[in-house]
Amino acid sequence: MGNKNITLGEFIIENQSSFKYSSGELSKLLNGIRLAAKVVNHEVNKAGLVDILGVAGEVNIQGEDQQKLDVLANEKFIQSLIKREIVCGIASEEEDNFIAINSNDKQNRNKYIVLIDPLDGSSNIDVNVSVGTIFSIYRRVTPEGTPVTMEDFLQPGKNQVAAGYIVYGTSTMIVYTTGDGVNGFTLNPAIGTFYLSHPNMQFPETGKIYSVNEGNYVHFPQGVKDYIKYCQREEEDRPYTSRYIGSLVSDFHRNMIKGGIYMYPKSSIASEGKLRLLYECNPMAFIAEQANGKASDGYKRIMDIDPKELHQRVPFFCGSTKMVEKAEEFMANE
Ligand code: P6P
Repeated sequence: MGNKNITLGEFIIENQSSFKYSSGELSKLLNGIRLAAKVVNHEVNKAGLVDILGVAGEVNIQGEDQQKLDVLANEKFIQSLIKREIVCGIASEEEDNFIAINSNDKQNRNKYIVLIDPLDGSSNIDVNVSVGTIFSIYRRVTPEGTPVTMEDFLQPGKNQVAAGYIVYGTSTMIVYTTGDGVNGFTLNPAIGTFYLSHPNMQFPETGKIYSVNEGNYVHFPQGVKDYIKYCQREEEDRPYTSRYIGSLVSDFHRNMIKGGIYMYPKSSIASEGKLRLLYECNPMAFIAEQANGKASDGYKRIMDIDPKELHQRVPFFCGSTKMVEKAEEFMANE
């Protein structure tokens, strides 16, 4: 695992031998994400200056077209990945369809596809609340050198080779896994370098924090209502604390450090919940399981779900194993 003070770049090199596929390309891919994260972090951190710098659709003081930050983040991550010529396809929350890269180039021997939510929770930017980027990496399943197809993107989460998030919070962190545990790196903005700050991150087996938008309570299934009341009852180790930032990456990150459960259930107003399977739930589920946590749709493992479409939504229960199992108990007894 190396010492705590190593940089993300050194860590990637030090650990690429443990990655079961051709590691050089994955290292280049992760370095591409690292660079884009720094660029987006710079833009997110000055978002509060829009009155000076101009809002989306205006021309800012540098005479540049000011973009919505999620559009800008989407462009920066896509550009950074394409430039490195190691991905053959990209899907993004900001793009209706997937992007096939060098699809007519017989030399395109690239093996990896990336699915990304470039700026999750972007509505929080206007109120200076943390936001995040989420990414999910697979190997293509169609023949190398041919254009990627939807089949390459509609893989179950258990096929992921890597996943991670960037949280643009009080500090900016990259947290990711390549299937060999979860490690967190904190950006030193003074020198633009990420340092290993949270080696081998693990969800506590249980916790006392539950994260859900209780404004939707009346619309939840009875099992969810019963679990929320269970969290609030004064008995045993309860009542738990309710913490909901409205930014998945931030709620997940806090719960992984302190112990807790995040829920975005289905409801009478959102029949499949709100979160997207491919570029929100699957990557967060991979990280959760690699950190000894759990992720389900209330009934079955998120990473076993066979996707049907690129932007499909699923209900999401994720965090400390014992808390997710208890929530599933209530769902089963519904
Ligand atoms: P609501 C942000 O839009 C997001 O996708 C997650 O980051 C967050 O947890 C959730 O939606 C918040 O949704 O409906 O509670 O405002």
